[in-house]
Amino acid sequence: MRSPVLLALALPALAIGCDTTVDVEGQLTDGGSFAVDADTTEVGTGWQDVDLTIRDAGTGEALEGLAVDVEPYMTSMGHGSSEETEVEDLGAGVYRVHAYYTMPGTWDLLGTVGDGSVVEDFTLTVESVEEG
Ligand SMILES: [Cu+2]
Repeated sequence: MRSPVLLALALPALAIGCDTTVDVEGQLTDGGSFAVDADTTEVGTGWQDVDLTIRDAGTGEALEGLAVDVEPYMTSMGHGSSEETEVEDLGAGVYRVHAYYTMPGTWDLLGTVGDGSVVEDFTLTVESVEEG
């Protein structure tokens, strides 16, 4: 008779070994090529940084050197930021979105990611809260 203890130990290892899909964190771009993961969903008002990690949606590999553009937009009120947003490539697939949130509330980060062959869109939502 097979030991139930050994079987219990063997099953999780088998499950990992047979799993061919990569579980990539973050939200897929509209074309499904990239996964975009933000380090926060809450920011203050004024100048704030949100770091995005962008990975290949198929392999999970973090991608450097992408063309990333982000515009904060307050969809509920129909306006954007009063200041120019900057996106800095920090390396290792991390892109810092330096943006000015003119008022508290829900902001959509309307983004594009390009790797030279495709350009795809994404939208992330952050909540801007009054500080202090
Ligand atoms: Cu507003």
